[in-house]
Amino acid sequence: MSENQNEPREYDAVLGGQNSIPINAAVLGGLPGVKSRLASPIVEVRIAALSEALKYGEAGLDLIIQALHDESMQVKFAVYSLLKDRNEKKIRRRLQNYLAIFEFDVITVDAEGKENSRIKSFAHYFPEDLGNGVVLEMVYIPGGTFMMGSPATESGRSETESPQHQVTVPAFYAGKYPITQAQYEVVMGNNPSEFMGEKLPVENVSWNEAVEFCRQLSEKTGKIYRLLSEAEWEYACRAGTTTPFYFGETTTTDLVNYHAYHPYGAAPGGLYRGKTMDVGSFEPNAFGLYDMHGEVWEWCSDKRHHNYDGAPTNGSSWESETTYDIRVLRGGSWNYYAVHCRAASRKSYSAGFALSYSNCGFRVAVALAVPSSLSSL
Ligand SMILES: [Ca+2]
Repeated sequence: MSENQNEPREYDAVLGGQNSIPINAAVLGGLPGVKSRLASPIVEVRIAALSEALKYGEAGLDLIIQALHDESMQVKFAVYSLLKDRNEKKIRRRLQNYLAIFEFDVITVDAEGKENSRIKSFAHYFPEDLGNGVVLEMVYIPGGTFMMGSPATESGRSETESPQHQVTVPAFYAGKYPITQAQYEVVMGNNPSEFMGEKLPVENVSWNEAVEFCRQLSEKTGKIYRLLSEAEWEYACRAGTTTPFYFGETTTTDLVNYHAYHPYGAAPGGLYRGKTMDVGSFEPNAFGLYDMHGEVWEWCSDKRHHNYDGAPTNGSSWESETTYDIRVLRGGSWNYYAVHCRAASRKSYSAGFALSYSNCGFRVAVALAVPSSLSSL
């Protein structure tokens, strides 16, 4: 979502003046012109028409609100951007009914880990009711292309993070947090964690148990829940950033639950908590995902590979070319050094290993039927 979607001229920029649509635009002005452009098959044209509609008072506003029914998430987001600061009851209600949104701050830090920027952002999510008052929030992750792995210049990196390679990830939904103990218990009927608390992430789960959780959750909801692939995980963690952490060149214990005696880069040491924390205790990334760095390692679906030679480039899980059932974990945990909590950091364990170190949990993904036009959102 670019800032300039509020500018009517984006429409010209997107089409580069080479398309026949601008001629139509010139011919058909006023509200009828806006209506006709809102019916265009081209997402960018519909988005540009939304900003134009703002000029036409109540009638234009009605058109904008109607666009909340648009099949494209990108168009819905554009509607949200246009209306999010308006307080009329009618608008608030319609926004909430048609596009569930949560707002949050996205922060970055300087080389010493001090906050140097903070902006408001928002993301779309849907709540999955698990029963007993327990809800799982699934956040929309727009599709995109990114460089997976770490550059050779990144301090503390491992060869397993090589070679850096381009991966295109289709849109999907990811859990806002790692699976909590309340969520695990309501689905599985047990809780293997060492640190006890409803809002704490579940830990001491093997890959096999995490996959069984997904199977039972799918049965319960009728949707196909699964673990994230490694590519999806790293893409979702980076959220458009290329630095070791989504906060920037480093992080601190004000932002991530990790082993504070071993900070990264020029960051100071801090408070070592020695345990897991309630999920969502720290600031999320630009996609609205919490606790990707630190807290608990998160099982991914992929088998372990020594490095990325031959890795898939379409965001799918890498299942081939190894016979051992060893699966990947990402993101580091409360008792690991900051270097292991980097976006590119990888670790693996045997799938059946019932872990007893209280530092391995997981996050779930679900792919919903979304129009292919969203894949480039
Ligand atoms: Ca994590």
